[in-house]
Amino acid sequence: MSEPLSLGLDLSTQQLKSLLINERAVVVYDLAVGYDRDLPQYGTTNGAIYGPAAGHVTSPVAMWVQALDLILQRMKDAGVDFSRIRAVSGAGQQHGSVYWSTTAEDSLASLDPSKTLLSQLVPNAFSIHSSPIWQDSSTTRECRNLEDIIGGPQALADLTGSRAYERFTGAQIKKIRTERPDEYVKTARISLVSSFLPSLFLGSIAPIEVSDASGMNLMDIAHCRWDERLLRACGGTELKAKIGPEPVLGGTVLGKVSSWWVKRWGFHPDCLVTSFTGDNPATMVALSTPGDAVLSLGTSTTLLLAIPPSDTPPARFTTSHLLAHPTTAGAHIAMLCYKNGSLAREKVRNEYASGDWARFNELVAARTPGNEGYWGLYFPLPEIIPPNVIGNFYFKSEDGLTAPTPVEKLPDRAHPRAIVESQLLSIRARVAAILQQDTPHLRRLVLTGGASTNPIIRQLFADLFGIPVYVPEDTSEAAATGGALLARYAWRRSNGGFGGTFEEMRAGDADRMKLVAQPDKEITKVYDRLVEAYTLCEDFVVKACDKA
Ligand code: ADP
Ligand code: XUL
Repeated sequence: MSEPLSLGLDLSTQQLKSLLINERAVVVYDLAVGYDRDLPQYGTTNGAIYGPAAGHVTSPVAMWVQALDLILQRMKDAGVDFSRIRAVSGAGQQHGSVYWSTTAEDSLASLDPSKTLLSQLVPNAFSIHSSPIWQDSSTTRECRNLEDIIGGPQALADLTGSRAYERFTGAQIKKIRTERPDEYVKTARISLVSSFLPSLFLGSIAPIEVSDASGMNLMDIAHCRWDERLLRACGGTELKAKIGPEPVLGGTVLGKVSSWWVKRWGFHPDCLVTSFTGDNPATMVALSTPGDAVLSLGTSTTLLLAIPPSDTPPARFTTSHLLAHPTTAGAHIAMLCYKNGSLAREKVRNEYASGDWARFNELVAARTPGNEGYWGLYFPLPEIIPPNVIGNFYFKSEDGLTAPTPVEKLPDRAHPRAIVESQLLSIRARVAAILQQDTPHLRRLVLTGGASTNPIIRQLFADLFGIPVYVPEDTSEAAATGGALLARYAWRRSNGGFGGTFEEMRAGDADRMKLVAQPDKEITKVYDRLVEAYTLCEDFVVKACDKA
């Protein structure tokens, strides 16, 4: 009962998750606080506030603070002995930013154990109360301006790993500085979601982590250092101080928990606080071994591929992201990210499948690959890939394969299969381009996130990619697991028990992956031929949205 535990938190779009693992990396506790369900007073939909203006998407920072107060209570109620926790780490939804006031450091350093975090930090510790999150798409002007300053999209991708994206934190800061100069001046420090949480544990503002820093358009990815030109372009000369020290690797020991944690919850005074990373990099460290592609089917859909260290720097594309790897200096992660993932599928489920996943699956299974020539592309939110397309678009091709032509609507029963096929084919159409020469040959596809529990979705991915699909055996919470593993790594190194790298530690753990779907090679051949028809539909959508 006194076995040390490592805590991983994941502050994601729709909920805060908490996972405790033991020394063998087995999950001992798994708890969550859902924002809409548990904290309805903030009025969020799926964890976010949409508007007031088009494209604005934020989450209340107070809600995140209160979610942490609440999850600690839930952990206590579940019988967690906090003194067993030896290290804390975690993950945050990428790109979201938190704006600390000039009094924040003092408040963090002098928390009163008789009071909650919420009552002590809100409102005074924050200069801005609505944090822009990754779903925001309101910064197109700032993006184009940033690319112009640096020499175009490819030049910015070469420097930072990505061309300018609306949700990336640099453009978000640039917009706040222009539109809300008073609040910007009153901002002493800016955190990412992943550096905000460890700050609460430390009692002082934590540095930003390298992999998550790669989602800001502010870091020189070749050297993992802030780039002065980018900082100035986004936030003036004052941004250097607001952004804090140079980025650190994931799982770096930042200090010990502040006395508030010890006195209020009974944490061990030596409990380590380590740097958290982004939810996607955390998913990678939890799941990826060489030869794996990881597909996270959370609110967003992200495809992740590890690129090992090499003498030749990896290629930079303007159509995908390159992130610094969180634990291996010199390694990288290639990433595709779609905004319309789970929520778009949920919308189709609600409209055409009585709000029930079992019914949705029946409707998908009742039709054959290619959906009898019916195509549907669904972008309820402005998409990232292809950029800024919005709306639903339907097509029909007579032989199922070629020359799809736009149609007004689809038969009701065609929608569930249409959305899953078009979402999958979009990934399939792009994967070859981001597979690097030095990326290991793909052996298996590892699925995670809320929709990875769906058997039909698992089978479709196996068929489409022509490789077997695996899921982790003990949890679908990969990002929180990655966080807990970073904590465990820090703890094992600091107590003298282990001197190796994170990857060496993982190599000693059992591979707890379960095979859940084998490809049907005949169906894979059908999908090979459907990529082109999908691409034609997508080209039509891009042109239609450009004109609009
Ligand atoms: P995040 O970490 O981004 O908050 P999750 O990984 O928790 O998201 O995934 C939440 C999503 O999972 C929900 O929006 C829901 O649509 C989806 N989901 C849950 N169960 C299923 C299922 N059986 N089939 C398809 N999607 C599902
Ligand atoms: C990645 C992205 C999302 C968020 C939320 O670039 O925007 O995947 O990390 O999960």
